[in-house]
Amino acid sequence: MICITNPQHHRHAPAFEIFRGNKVPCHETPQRAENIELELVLRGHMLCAPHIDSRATLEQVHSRRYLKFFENAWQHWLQISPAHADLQPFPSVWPVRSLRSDIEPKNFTACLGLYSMDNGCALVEGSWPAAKAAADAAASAAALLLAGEQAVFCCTRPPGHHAGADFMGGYCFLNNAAVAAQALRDGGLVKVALLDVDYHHGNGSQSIFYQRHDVLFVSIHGDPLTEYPFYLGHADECGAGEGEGFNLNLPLPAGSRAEAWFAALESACVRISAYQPQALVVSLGLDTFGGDPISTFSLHSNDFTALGEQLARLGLPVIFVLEGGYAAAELGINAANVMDGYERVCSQQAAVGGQTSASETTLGAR
Ligand code: SP5
Ligand code: ZN
Repeated sequence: MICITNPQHHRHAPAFEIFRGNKVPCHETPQRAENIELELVLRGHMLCAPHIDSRATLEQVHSRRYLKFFENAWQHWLQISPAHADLQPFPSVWPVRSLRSDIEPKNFTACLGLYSMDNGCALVEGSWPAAKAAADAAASAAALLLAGEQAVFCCTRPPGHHAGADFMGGYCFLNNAAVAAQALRDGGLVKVALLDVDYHHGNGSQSIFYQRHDVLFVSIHGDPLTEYPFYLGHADECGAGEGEGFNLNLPLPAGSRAEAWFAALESACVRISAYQPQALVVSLGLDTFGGDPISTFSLHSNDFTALGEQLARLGLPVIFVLEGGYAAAELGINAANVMDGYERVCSQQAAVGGQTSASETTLGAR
């Protein structure tokens, strides 16, 4: 499978995040992507760099003022004091209910709160170039799919699915999966499905597409009553306006095991098939793994092979976009298992004489 790496990702390497009032080492580390790239190469997959500038697509999924803020954030932080070069800014004030978010304050920390859902996005000098290159990878994957590629994996970090149109959060700055889906739409596909299998609900992706019927959003995740991001991801969120009926949340109780998870995956696949999309974007969080340090599901490494196999049975071209997954040592194996499971079923399908491949029946027939 073609795997698009992010040559800038290592520039986003915050020293710490805040957990229960303490500075703790970041879970979302450069080592994650390095381990995945290593395993993919070992298994014979082809790595390549992004070749598409995502700017135009980013402006369709994020607000101009948010992009402008994030792109210039480090420079503004340094303007307050040169001593800030060695410090990580965090928000400390937020425009919650009854406060105004239409006026952008001139104070940097006030802006950071305006454009943040939590204090979960440690920001460093290289955060923008790293996040922008990850979005470029997603846009590049869309271009490859539109050119007839069956499946592409994006080794995107920082991740993206918690980032909404005008806010960052949960280690996410730019919504890479939304960029992939939007780029497929702009490239001429009429219907795209976005399946989010990260342990945490993809609140940013849901909110970006909530009023739209051209991108179906389906998510399997820990119940937000007890699990991050807490304030979105309930089963009664079905879409609004033109998007009504095009959002499906499948929350599972914390501690759920593989059997319950795969039953939810089956429901997700039934809904996706009924939608008859021309392509699928998968927000591939690997934090459903039993060994994940911040999550509570208990998938095993071979379950990720089964996930790839099940997704291949949808018969759709797929862009896999890496999201979370913090058991860094096993991350490469788990990611590569998804790819190998997907490819094995695809080649079995191709071997069944005379059957047209998914890319021929969907993209190629346009
Ligand atoms: C992309 C992604 O997976 N983002 C996840 C962000 C989660 N941030 C809040 C984590 C709180 C976890 N608390 C777990 C305590 C375990 N000791
Ligand atoms: Zn997650």
